[in-house]
Amino acid sequence: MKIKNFINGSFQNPVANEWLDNYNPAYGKVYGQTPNSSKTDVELAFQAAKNAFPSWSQTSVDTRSKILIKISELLETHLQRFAEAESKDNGKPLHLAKSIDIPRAASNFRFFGNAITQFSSESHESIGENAINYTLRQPIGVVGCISPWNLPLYLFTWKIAPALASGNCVVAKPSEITPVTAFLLGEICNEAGLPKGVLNIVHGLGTTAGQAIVEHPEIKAISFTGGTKTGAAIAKIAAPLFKKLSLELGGKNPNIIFADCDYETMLETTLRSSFSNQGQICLCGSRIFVEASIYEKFKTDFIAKTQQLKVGHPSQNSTDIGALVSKTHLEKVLNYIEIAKTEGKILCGGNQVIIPSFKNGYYLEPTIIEIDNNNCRINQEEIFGPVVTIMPFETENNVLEMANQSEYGLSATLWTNNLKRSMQFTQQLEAGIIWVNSWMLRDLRTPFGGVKSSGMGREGGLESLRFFTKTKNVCIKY
Ligand code: TXE
Repeated sequence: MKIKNFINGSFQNPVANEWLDNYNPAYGKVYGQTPNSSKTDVELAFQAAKNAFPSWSQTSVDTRSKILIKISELLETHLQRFAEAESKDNGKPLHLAKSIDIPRAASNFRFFGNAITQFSSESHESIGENAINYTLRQPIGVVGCISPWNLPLYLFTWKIAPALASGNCVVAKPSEITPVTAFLLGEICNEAGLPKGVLNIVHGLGTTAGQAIVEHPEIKAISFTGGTKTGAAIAKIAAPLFKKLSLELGGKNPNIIFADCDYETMLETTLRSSFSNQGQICLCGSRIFVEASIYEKFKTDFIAKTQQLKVGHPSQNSTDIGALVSKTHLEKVLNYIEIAKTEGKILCGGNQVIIPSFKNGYYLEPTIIEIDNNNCRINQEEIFGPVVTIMPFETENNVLEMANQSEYGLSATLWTNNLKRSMQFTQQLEAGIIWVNSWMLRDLRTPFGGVKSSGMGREGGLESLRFFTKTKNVCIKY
């Protein structure tokens, strides 16, 4: 399957005709080719976006809204095709792509297609001065969107939809590891009537195509999701160019469980927050802290439930854990499991899985590691696989301190029915998103993003529309 860049409404080969192999993680084999685009391809995409901007930025909000909602409807119509492509490209179970990834991509377009019709700004009357101020929030121009491989279309569209809704034109680059659904999106956009050049999709490596977007002097805002180190590299280039930056980076999220929680709901949700998408979600609760009084019970029950999870080919309905996204990533996670053997005790899992008919696939058992020190490497570094640590805690202060003892601060989960404790913990936990008695319960109007090494800026709702617009205050004296 040879995918192409989507520039100025048409599919094009990379100018230098250089290509990257694209792997199917379930089989561990090459199944396609992806453009290894260069600066030249990014420039072509930028020119198309620049030429489309005057007209798109003057297109009525109602028309933009209709086109974005049409894109969401077409994604829903082609749900099966997109879900199969996503599962094949990423290794996630097909049922997960069908229930989460693609529906959420459709929701992203629908949400911002609607939100833009409600987006307004303020005016301020300067009493006694015979003056009135009003605020304009205008599209920036050509913006860059760069997304990762873990939730490919879900995160790609989470950036693109608000950028388009607010009247910008986009140069977007999906991860080279999972490019297919972004490629398929191009056809949908044409069918929905998105004018050519408004959205341009350039495929390729981060350090070439990605970097060309970041350093382009006329691409004035960058919305990025990916690794913390990459985020820092991007910021180094973008900051002196005074670009607007939204960085959604890594996480090492605490899952804090008190004895007074709704135990069964906590256990079922903790299974999901530990291993969903093979643990390749920046919001996974990979550090599990359990109140001492229920620690042994939880340990027994959690191991039993985890051992029932089925590692299998992503296409099978019975599969809970599909393939990890790449051989490199599998080896990275296996390396952390080796480290874990010196830092804790592996209670369950820890082994690569060889499935007879797919023996080259990237499969790994869901793994639980018992530790006694929050500061060990496997509790401080983002592993980003189906690997969690568990340890008991005695007091509220003790667990709050351990939870915050991390360079990251993306999300946190708290299980308790004690209202006072919930209020105190949510005030003091260093995170951008906190779930109490739930996980991954998402309302797209809410601000999304982290603190510390988990990044800066917020996406979601009006936060996204404000990120993708520039603010101007006009004061008129009369
Ligand atoms: O991210 P990368 P990946 C974290 C997690 C994971 C790590 C790597 O720790 O292990 O990131 O994941 C492009 N200039 N998260 O490989 O490498 C790259 O091509 C411009 C958390 O996905 O950062 C891809 O399109 N672009 C995250 C995108 O950046 C560059 C979810 C992400 O690549 C670039 C996923 C550069 N110098 C991973 N280098 C979350 N918070 O949701 C790479 N890219």
